[in-house]
Order: sequence, then structure tokens, then C-alpha cells
Amino acid sequence: MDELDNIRAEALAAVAGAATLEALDAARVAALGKKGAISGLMSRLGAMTADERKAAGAALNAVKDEVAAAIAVRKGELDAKALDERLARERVDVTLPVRPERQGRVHPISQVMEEIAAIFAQMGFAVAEGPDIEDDFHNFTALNIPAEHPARQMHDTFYFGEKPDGTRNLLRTHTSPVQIRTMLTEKPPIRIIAPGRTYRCDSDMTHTPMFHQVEGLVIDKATHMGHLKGCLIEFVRSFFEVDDVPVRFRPSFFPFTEPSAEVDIGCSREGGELKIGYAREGAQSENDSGPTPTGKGWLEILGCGMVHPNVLRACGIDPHEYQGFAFGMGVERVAMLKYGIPDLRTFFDSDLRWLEHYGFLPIDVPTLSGGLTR
Ligand code: 2NM
Repeated sequence: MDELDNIRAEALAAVAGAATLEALDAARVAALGKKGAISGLMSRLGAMTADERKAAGAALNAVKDEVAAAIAVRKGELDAKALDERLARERVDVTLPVRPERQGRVHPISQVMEEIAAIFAQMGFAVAEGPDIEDDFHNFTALNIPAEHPARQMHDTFYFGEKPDGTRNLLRTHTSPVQIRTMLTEKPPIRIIAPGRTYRCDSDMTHTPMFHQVEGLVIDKATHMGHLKGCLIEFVRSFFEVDDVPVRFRPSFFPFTEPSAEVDIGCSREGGELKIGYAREGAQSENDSGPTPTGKGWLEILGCGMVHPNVLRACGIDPHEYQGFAFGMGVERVAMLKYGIPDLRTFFDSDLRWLEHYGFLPIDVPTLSGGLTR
């Protein structure tokens, strides 16, 4: 079988000499393809005697396997070479400065959370964080939300599957479980804000299944409603950067606070443009039902209240020794009001042109001394 030796040597040389993946494939077709050299020899087996065929067939198969193995090895080498070349070709120098037209933007949600944190940091609040995946106790039970409460229903809360013990985890529906965890692990006095993602099974023009909240908590021996009012009025004026913005506390209800209130800020509308605070001239008659085409109205921006004694007790804090206040706000909502963003859903579109318009430059880090926004 000199002929087979020649074919073997030729095929192995062609494989070893293949400089590209295309050349290697051509060598494979020439040796092993349907019309290739080895197939050519195979087709001659039929004309042999049984003994001849057995010996020749085995020899052919051995060469076939050897050539196939050589092709696999060479393919590995060529693939590695191609990858090295591609990595070299696509190399970028990440230390080069960003071109101005390529400058990234800080998302308004990130910017507004930083602004809120800067204001509360100035007032002595620390930032606390917790898991997005929570359990029933931290998200509901400890917050004085009873088992029959509608917030616990499937259609408001994203639940995970049942665990072996029969309980189900959930995506937190507010950042309040962070406050619960803080009260359980830290001794008063407590002064924290809890910014983060929250989830509710709700999706329409004004609701997204994931949204952001900043909540706050103050616990001390003699904290009272006057502290709550002073703290939140100060926050609202700093945040909207309007010194004389009217603020109103309207009685409300939450299971986790008593008494509870909602905070409204005064606004006016002139020529379709919503303005936080009252216009100095030409403002129309007082109107309690919200902004009107022209004139004054109220916008709800926060919920708050004195922490319910049941919540303190659930966290091992004696309500006869300590009391405090808590508050919560939707970040998307206050961002829309402050920066005139008309459509909630656009926050989550990842539209670069929108980001270029509403986003912030990374150097515009909010600080109170530098002005929250420039
Ligand atoms: C709000 C409104 C009012 C609140 C209460 C608590 C806790 F854990 F201390 F009980 N955390 N957050 C609270 C109170 C949240 O959001 C609209």
C-alpha cells in the first residue's frame, strides 16, 4: 500500500502546512471528503478478496483517524491564532480620555437618589441597604401589615415559589424592610435613609413593575411630630431648591405609622408649564384638587408618620422608651416633578437620546456646598 503511505504523507503535510482555517478545510476535503483521496481508496475495497479487504480496510481506517486527529490539532492552533489576532486588532486603550461626544450620562434616577442622600447626609442620616429578595416577616408582618391586607395579595406582590417549609420569598414592595432590619440589629438612636429598588406587580402609564424609593427612619427617646415636620420641610425646600415652596401635611393612613400624613407641595401652572412653588405675579385662585391650566394646586410627594408601636415592638424596641418617625417617597415621581420629565416609562427605555437630554454629566455630583444641581 505505497499509495496509502503517499496519501497519508500528503494529507498530513497539507494539514501541517495549512496557514488558514480555509486552507485547513481544503486539506480536509482533499483527504477525507466524499471525492477525496482516502474515499477513492475505500471505493476500491469492493474489488478485493475478503482477507485483502480486511487488511486494507483496517489500514485505511487508521490513516483516516490519524488525518482527522491531525486536522483537529491544527484547527485548535489556527483558532487560537485567529483569536490572538482578533484581540490584538480590537485592543482599546481604556486610559485614553473620553471624547466629548461620547461622554456618558448619569441616569436621572441615580442623580436624584444622590441628591436626596446628600440632603439627608447633611442632616446626619446614614445610608442603609438590604436585600431585594425579602421574606414575609420583614416586608409585611413586622410592619403591622396583617395577613388579609390587600398589599399581600398575589396581584400586588411578586412571590417566589414555595420553600420546603411552606413559606415563600418575595421581591420587596417597599424599602421598609431595610428599616426593620436596622431596628432589629442596631440600638437607638437611629437615623437612616434606605434608597433602593422596589417591585410591585403593576404596569401601566403611571406604574412600572420595578421602581425606586427612598425611605427614612429616625428613632430616639423623645422624637415627635415636630421633628418629622421640620426635617421634611427642610428636605423639600433643599430638594426643589425653592426657599418658600408651600408645604402641607395632610392626614392619611399607613399600617406602619400612627398618626400618618401625606406631604403636598404647592405648585402653579402658567402656560402649560408646571412650576414648583407659587408664581409671584398673576397667580389665580386657590385650588385644592391639583394643578390647573393656570393657577395654584398641590402635588403629593411623600408619605410619613410616627412609627406604630406594633412596629417598634416587632423589632424589639420598647415603645414606652423610644419613638420615632418614618417617611417614604417614590424616586421616579420626585425626579419627574423636579426635572420636568413627562413620561414615567421613558426612565426604563434605555434611549441614548433621552439620556443625553435628561441625564447628568458625571462631574455634576450633587453636594449641598456646590449646589445640588448646576
Ligand atoms: C412611607 C410612609 C410612612 C415607613 C415606615 C417604616 C418603618 F419601618 F419604620 F415602619 N419604614 N417606612 C413609612 C412610613 C413609609 O412611605 C410612603
